[in-house]
Amino acid sequence: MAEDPRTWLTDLPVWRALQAQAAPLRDVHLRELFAQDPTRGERLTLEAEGLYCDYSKNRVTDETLRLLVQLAEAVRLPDRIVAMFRGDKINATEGRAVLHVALRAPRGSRLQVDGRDVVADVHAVLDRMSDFAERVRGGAWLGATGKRIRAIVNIGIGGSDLGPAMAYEALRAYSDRALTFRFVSNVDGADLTEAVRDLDPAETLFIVSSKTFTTVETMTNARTARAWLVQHLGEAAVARHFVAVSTNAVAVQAFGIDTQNMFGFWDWVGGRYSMSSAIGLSTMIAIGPAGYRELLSGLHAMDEHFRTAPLDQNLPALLGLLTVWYTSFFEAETNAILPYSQYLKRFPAYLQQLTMESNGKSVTLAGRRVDYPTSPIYWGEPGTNGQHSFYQLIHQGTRLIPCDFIGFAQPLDPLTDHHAVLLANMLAQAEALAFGKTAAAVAAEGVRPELGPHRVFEGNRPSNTILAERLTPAILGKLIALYEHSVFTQAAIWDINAFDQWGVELGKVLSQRIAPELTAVAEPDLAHDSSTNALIRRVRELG
Ligand code: G6Q
Repeated sequence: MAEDPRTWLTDLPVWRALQAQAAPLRDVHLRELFAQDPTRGERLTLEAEGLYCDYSKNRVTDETLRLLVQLAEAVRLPDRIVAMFRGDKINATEGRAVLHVALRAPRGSRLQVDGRDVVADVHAVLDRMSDFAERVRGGAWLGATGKRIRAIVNIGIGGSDLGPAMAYEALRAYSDRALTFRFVSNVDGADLTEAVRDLDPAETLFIVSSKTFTTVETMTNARTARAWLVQHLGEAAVARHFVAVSTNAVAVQAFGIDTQNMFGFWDWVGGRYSMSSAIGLSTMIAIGPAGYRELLSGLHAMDEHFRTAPLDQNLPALLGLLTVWYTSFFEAETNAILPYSQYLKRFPAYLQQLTMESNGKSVTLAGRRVDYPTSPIYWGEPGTNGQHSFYQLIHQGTRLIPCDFIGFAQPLDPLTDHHAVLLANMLAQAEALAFGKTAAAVAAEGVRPELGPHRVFEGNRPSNTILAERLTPAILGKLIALYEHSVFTQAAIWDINAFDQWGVELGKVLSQRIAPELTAVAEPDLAHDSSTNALIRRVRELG
């Protein structure tokens, strides 16, 4: 598939050098690294676009960092960045350009795809979205009975849900509190039922968000939502209560939504990279067009940082390289995302899709099976809740789990005394993970010797701490783009395509075969494996 098959990753001399580096470092404690260099905590930091990243609590030396940058050069990361920003069809298995960065390019800049200036197209849609969002927020867009819209329900799944749902929660403090937002994704009828049960149809606007407009879950939910509305307000009300976000105008029209009420995007926007396309319509209605443009400006600022900063000063590249370091050289299998902000409660879930759907691959761009691990498993919960749950394993379990702590110096709520406690916890956790508590310190506390081993914290658990002044739309944009480009960096090293998702397809196809077997009146002839056959029979019996 790739035009220029490159040297196999693990045969690169710099890879071997990293292996040689990693071996002795396994026995070096962060305590020693900090003792050797009292300036480490200030030196191993990087500030980019208002994000301060302390990466000093990583099990790296200056030489490791130098080699990681060399690795990025050896796999030609800079060329790959240029190719993405130029609109090359780097999503080779789908023959598509990958241009989420164009979604946040400033008005007037130019980027051609297949001879079309996509930035002009992007801004034309943004203008229509802004106009619509203002009308909903200002009460100029009314429901069919003349009532104002008070509730917005986004129906979508995967990339057409996680971004908007995460962004709404993250930016709730900036949202119009007179409006209620709900996000329906699961085909489980409970999701839609619970989302609309206390809503007045006359005040409800549905945004059906689907790039393809063929996704079974979304179409099923959208049809049911439409029936609910029609039942209460009649067929003619649909035009005032349904809008669509899609690339598929034909299917939107066939569903019964006027394409006047459709906001488009393009095949060069991947689902999990689409939250700054029209898929962000609910976000824009929530925080207003000006706030949304701030979000876009934050994304763009981090895009520009990634595109222009030298590799050793490039924050997304650094985060990506550190992830490669632990995944490939320390056999770390997971990466915890620990935001110390309740507003970021959906951020770990959002990142799960971004990272794992992108880099959960096992063949190279050229189609060869890799013999090295690719994406780690990303997971997490907001602090401090996680501390009273799974942090035990991070502190004293047998696995190495690199952590990203994310925090903000200023709160968005008025409870500043809470905020000091929150931040103290974040800093304390990173400190405890890195430095632990020695047997001598435990003994000095008078702990009985037989309890000593239980009370020792080995430490040497790595983490990054990402700190910003406060959570704003722009800062959220910067955080999102930071991880997007970290994923890009990882994919470049591992030589995989971060932009396809064939793994999602098989289950979709099989479910279409099983659905009629579950509901058939006559006993169906089942031709699955014996386990699936038996489960289908049991569901039929119990159903
Ligand atoms: C994302 C994936 C996937 C996609 C959903 C929804 O990168 O492609 O999560 O977003 O399957 O697809 P539609 O937007 O087409 O409904």
